[in-house]
Formats: sequence, C-alpha cells, structure tokens
Amino acid sequence: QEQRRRLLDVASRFPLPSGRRFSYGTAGFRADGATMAPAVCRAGILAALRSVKLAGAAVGIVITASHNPVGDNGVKIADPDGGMMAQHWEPFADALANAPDPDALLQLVLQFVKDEGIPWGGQHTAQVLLGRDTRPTGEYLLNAALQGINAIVGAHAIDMGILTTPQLHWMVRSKNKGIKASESDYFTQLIDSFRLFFSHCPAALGSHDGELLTSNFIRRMLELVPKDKGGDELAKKLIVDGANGIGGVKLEQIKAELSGVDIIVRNSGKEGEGILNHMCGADFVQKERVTPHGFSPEDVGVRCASLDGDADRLVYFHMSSASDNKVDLVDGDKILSLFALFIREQLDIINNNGSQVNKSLPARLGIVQTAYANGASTQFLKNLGLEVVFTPTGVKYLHKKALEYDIGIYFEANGHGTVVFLEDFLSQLESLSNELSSEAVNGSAQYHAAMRLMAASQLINQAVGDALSGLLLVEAILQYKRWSFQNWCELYSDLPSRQLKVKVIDRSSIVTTDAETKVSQPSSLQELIDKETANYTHGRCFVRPSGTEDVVRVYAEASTQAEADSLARSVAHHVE
Ligand code: 16G
Ligand code: ZN
Repeated sequence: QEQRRRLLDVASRFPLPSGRRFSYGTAGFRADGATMAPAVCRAGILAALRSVKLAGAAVGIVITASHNPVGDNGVKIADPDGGMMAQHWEPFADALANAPDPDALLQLVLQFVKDEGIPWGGQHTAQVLLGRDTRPTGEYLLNAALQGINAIVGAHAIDMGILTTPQLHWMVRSKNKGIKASESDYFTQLIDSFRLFFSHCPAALGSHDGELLTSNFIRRMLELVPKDKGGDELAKKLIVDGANGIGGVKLEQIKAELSGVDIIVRNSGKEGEGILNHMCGADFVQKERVTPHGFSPEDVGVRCASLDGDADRLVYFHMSSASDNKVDLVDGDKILSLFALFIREQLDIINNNGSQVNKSLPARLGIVQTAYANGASTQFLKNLGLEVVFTPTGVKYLHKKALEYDIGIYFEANGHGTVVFLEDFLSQLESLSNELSSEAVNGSAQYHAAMRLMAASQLINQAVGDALSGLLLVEAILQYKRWSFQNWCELYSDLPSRQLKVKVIDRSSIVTTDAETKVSQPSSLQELIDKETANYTHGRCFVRPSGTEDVVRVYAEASTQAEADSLARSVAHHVE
C-alpha cells in the first residue's frame, strides 16, 4: 500500500504534459532541460527497480546532454557493471516515461514487476548513484531523479556530485566490485597508473634499467633535457579544449600531479570563458575541422586535444598554419589505431621475446568499429593483421562486442571509445608480471612490456569510454614511442568523406542491416546506393536513421573530397 501511494504521489508531482513523448534513444532521454523533469523522475524509478531486480547492486544515473547545447539536458542509466543499461529494459523505460497519468504509471510498474520477476513488497533494497554535468538545469533534474528513486520502498540514493559521465560509470562499477569508489579513488587510479606506465618506458629506465622510478625522479629527469631541445619541450606540452564542461574542471584538479606532460586547459568551464559546447568541444572540432574558440595562432604546432561536454569523447588536433583556422584532425579511428598498435607491440614483445624465459601470454585481440570508421583506418588495422568487426552506432553496441575478446578495443570516429580487458586475461597478465619481476629477467624487455600493458589496463576506463583516461593513455604511448603528433597523424591518410542529414516524413521507414552498412527497407534503396557508389574509386556509402535526431544520415567516402561530396549528394536525393 505504502509503495503504491508513493508511486501515485510522485507521478502526480511530475505530470507529463499532454502530447509530450520521450524516447530512450541511443543513449537515454534527451530534450530541452527545463522540460525533462517527468522523464528524469521516471528514470529514477526505473533505476531503483533495476537495482531491486539485481539484488541491491548499485545502479547509476547520469544527468547530462553530452555535446548538445547548454539548454538541453538528458538522463541515462548505468548498469551494475558500469556499462549502459541492459537493452531489454529500454522499451519499459520508454513506456514508463510516456505513462500519461499516475494510475497508468502505477499499472505499468505493477505489470513490469510481475513480468520481470522483480521482488516486490518484501524486504528488498536498492542503491542508485547519481552524477550530473555542469548544466544549469542539472540540480533541478537531480532533485526529480531523487524523488523518483525515493518512490521505491527500500531504495537509497547517493548523490556523487558534479562529475564526468565516465567517472560515474567507473564509480558504479567499482562500488559493485567492492573497490573504493570515490572521486579521489578515481583520480588516484589515473595518476598512479600513468606514473607506473612511465616508469616502464625506455626513457625513464635509461641506465637505471629495471628500477621503479618515483614521479620525482621522472620530473628531475625531464628537467635534465636541455632547454634548447625544442622538440622535447614541445612534446610535453598539451593544450586541452574542455568544451567549457566538466572535463576541463576535473583535468585542472589533477594536472599538477601528472608528471611527464604539461597540460594547459582552455575552455575550462570557468566563469566568463565561454558557453558549454558552443564553438568548442570534441563534436565541434570533429565535425567542423576548425580550431575551437579560445585558440590562437600562437598555438600552431602544439599538440591539442578536445573533450566533449561530459568528457566521454576525445579527439586530438593540430593547427597547421597561422593563416587559417583549419586543423589536422586525429579522430577516434586514429586514437584506436594508436592503441591497437601499442597493444599489439606489447603482446609481440611478450610473446616473441626469444629471450631468457619462455613465458607467453596468448591473447585474442579484437577491434570494434562502426560504419563511420574511415575506410583508411580499417585498412590500416587489417594490414596489421588485426581482427576488425563492426557494430551499429552507439557505445552500448561497441562495448558489448569488445567484451568478447581478451582485449577489445573499440572507438567511434567521433571519439567515444576505450579498451576493455577480460578479467581472466588480466589475472594471467598479473601473474606473468609477478613471475617476470621475481626472476633474474627483471629488467628484461618482456617484463617491462607486461608492466606497460598492466599500467594501460589500469589507466583506461573499463566501464565506458573516458576522455580523461583516454587522453592520458595517448600521452603515455606517444612518449613511450617518442612520437610527435605528426608521426601519429601519418599512420595513414583519411579518405575524404562527407556526411549529410536528410529530413524525411518518417525516418523509421528506413531499416538497415549488417551493422548499418546496408539498407534492407525500402528494398530498392540499397540498389540505388550500390549503383551510385560503383561510379567512384574507393567509393563507400551508407544511410541510416539517426538514433538521436529526427533525420536520416548519409555518409559517403571516395578518393577525393569532390567525389565524396557528389556521392553523398546523389544518394541523399534517393533518400528524400
Ligand atoms: C549518441 C551515442 C554515440 C553515437 C551517437 C549517434 C552514446 C554514449 N552516445 O550520442 O555513441 O555516435 O549517439 O547519433 O552511446 P546519431 O544516431 O544521431 O547519428
Ligand atoms: Zn558525451
């Protein structure tokens, strides 16, 4: 009775305006922030139910609209493993968000509880961790979420404060693994693993082969680099565009402790520096290919990175000349390629050591991309002999696929991605490192490669793509390889591409298959696309309904920009 009363109560406090519809979409509910309270409150109910269903394991709620304008906001739910909420609950999320009145909402919950076998009315508990980004509607929506959670008897909400999206995912995962899960634990893990990585790099080892170096030592060592060695000085400097969001704020907090890299944060989210995601951030830089607001000709030649508003996307760029604002872009595909190359190298060092000991570490390494991955990146990865597989757009699909490997590396071109390590594989890696460290081969190439891989697995966020941890792994690898931005950029040249949006009456009339690379309905459309594509060298083209906007997207690639543009345009005509 108490339970019913609470649900009816909360639903009447957050009525759904008539005619209003929410859709959980690719990554949660998103809309104008001021109108989101009913959906967020119901997401609170849902998250609490999810925790009840999973025997009280912690579930997460993030209030953010990522790279979207500051007036928007959104909500998404993280499962106990720190990943996205199980997809088979999404239809219920939609139904709940759209329940027209309190009675309808109560009936929906009762039915769902029955269907899903959720313990009800007994002594159950639930735990929900909440995080939000810096948007002005964040606090208001946090309150709506809290009321939703508290409408479930036995549910306990913990407000973790203003966080990046990946921090909250990390906290949920850690909490359920029984690891310390506060923000300072997150920072400590980043800082320590970054330091550990460096201590196993040739530069740090130098003549002190095998010695575990303290950060002080590394700092001292870097200071010994002669000042006139411009290249080395430059190599340490990194300018980060924080999109005026939460990522820049967090980076400011830890940058002093990241010895080995000199980070300057622009668009840091400080009062007066600019508006969230406006003319800045990873989405802006990746789509427009121009420098974000706040950069000047003085930055030409310096390595730069850009985060999105909730810091789950990362791209790198370089201003090539002072006379225009165009950038050389390193997108998610090239970050993926760097990670793949590095991991592949470490595995090779470990396994083809030909050295003192005969210890190996068999590993299934898998690369996961989407149809948006530049064809040149896929070719590059395949040339390395790697297994490359494709999934539909959206982190939830890529992440799930990556978990099928000992080491799975996934990235979307837009900068969402991470590296996931299977627990079993990590235990093997750990015991190998222990063995190697205790034997006479301590200091061997094999030992340091195993330690670098260990450090990378602790540095990179295992729950979800994380711009901060991704950035630190990039920095670590570039320094390990003594690579400039240019070396990285030249791994391969992107094929020219073009993206277009087409407004149609009903985007759901287009159905895709084969990880969105082919249209299955309407059946004639794929034939038309094939016919157009055949007219171009290196031509590739696909269309898909957006999961976040009311449009159909067209992507085309060809050997010149003019051809990519023309292929995209002619296919767009067939879609209209
Ligand atoms: C969401 C997804 C992103 C995807 C994008 C595609 C997450 C966390 N975010 O932002 O991965 O690339 O949608 O948008 O999964 P679209 O369907 O409108 O092209
Ligand atoms: Zn984001």
